Amino acid sequence: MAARSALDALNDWVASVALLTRPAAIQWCDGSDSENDALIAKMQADGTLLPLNPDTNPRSWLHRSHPDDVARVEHLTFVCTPEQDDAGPNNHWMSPADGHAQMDGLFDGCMAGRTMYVIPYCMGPIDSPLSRCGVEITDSPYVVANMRIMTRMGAAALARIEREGTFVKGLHSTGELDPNRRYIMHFPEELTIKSYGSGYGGNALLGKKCHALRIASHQARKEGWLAEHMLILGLENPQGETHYIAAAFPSACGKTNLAMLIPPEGYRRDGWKVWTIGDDICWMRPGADGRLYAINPEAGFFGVAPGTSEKSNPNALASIQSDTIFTNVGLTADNQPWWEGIDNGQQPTTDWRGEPYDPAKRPAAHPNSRFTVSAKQCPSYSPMAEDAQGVPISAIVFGGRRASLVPLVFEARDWTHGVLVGAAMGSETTAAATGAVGVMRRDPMAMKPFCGYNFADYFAHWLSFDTEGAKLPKIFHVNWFRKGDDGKFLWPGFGDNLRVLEWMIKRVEGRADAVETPIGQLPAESDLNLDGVDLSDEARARLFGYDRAGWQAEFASIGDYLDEYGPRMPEALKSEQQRIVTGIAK
Ligand code: OXD
Ligand code: MN
Repeated sequence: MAARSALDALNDWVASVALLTRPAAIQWCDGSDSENDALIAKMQADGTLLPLNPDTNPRSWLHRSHPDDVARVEHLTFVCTPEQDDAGPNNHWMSPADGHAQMDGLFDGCMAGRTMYVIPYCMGPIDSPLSRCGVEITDSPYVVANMRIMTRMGAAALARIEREGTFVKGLHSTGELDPNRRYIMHFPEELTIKSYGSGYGGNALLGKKCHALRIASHQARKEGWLAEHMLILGLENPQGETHYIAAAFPSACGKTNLAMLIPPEGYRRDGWKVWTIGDDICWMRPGADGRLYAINPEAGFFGVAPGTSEKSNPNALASIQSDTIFTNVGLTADNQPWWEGIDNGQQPTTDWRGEPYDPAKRPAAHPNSRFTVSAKQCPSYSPMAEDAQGVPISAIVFGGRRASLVPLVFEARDWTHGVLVGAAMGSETTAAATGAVGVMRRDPMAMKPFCGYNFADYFAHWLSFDTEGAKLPKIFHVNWFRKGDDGKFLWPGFGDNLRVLEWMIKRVEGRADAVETPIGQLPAESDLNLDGVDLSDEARARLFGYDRAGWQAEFASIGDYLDEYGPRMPEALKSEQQRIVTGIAK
């Protein structure tokens, strides 16, 4: 009964969308190779995809987006709840009625002459109880090709929708790609997304940010789980034991690099290994044993290309040798993809807009240029990423891009403190979203652009996991981006971040020391394995130091931030902030 009605509901919705958008044809996507081949051929023929050098980059393509459509548009992204307060000060809001009216006006007749694609997809392993399904309707074949990489798309997802009787509805059109006619709207109560006027991944691949974070965070709150902007990795020690770590960093702050980390030489020799489960999104919920179990709802990586090199992320580079869609990168004379920081001895001749490369004019690759690739192509991809039950999380890490004040790592003393550490996260903005870059803003749990409801309620939801019998992960904060007086990074980062992860896991196992401070437990320099790392005195002082006056100012600002949410902000978080203010003042 439920099964039939789910398909009926889907058919009715597809028919009503077709009536509104008036496409020339409707294509139901099954996710097959032949369907993908036909779409690729069509996009090659009309110039949407340019084939790359088949010898160096087999079955790989370059897509150039409209130059005004290269990043997420937070100022045009809305959460439409009946009450404005339910969306919270952290979201732009419109009433559902106004939101639908606005979007339906834009969608009216917008697919005339185009094909409308219907994409059933599953976020997460197809047989996992933690997974959730959706259907995206789009007029963009580029979106179909990307969704095929990023989700479990097609027949199996449709069968699960039929079984479960529920799915998230996502309607997307590239429209005219006019920034003045561009909106990304979410209707959490209706499990519905409407996105118009952009072909950029974060705005158009609706399974990703729109479903797996904004709508899922709302579903998660109702159903008792967490939908987070986090990578998941497995850290295997020389004894063959693996601890899983989930880490939240804002966009373009190194989640992909950390998820695919290759340990420094000495660690590799000793048998340390990092396994990749996911690089962007983590869904987790308590298991029967009280631990949090996590899945990566995605099936691929939509990674930032600039800065990716053999040195920074060899696993990413190995992943994208074939069967990859590149968006807005530059090209070499022989049609190989190129970006700033690739460091492979090649030179670009064509920039991301298809013009002759001129460094005085613009970089070869857009700073937010991307690669889309199946996770299965990653050498460090963990077999556990396909596990239906998910992986047990030992540690949660929060981190931002902070040039000053924030030390390399500290540990929260308990769950409530950890939630405050996440809620207080600050970071400098990056090119992943339209707007100024390098501006410090509060980005709680790296979810500022992605939480589908009021942050005050979100923090209360996080706090609610601290129940009797819960075996919650330890919570840490890291800062890989601390700078010295000369403006250079003080910590080498990349593979050396493993030294910090090792300390965390030893803390989890009760095998490492730390120094108690009002902001949490910091390692002393001697608590970390720094063999072979060359750190200046300035670096050592700043990476492991506690700056009392600086933290006093920071906590005053955190207090102001919490107050912006008014009485909805959980008292527990406010008193936690007060506890630390008092500790700093002593
Ligand atoms: C992303 C983002 O693309 O966070 O993952 O912008
Ligand atoms: Mn992201």
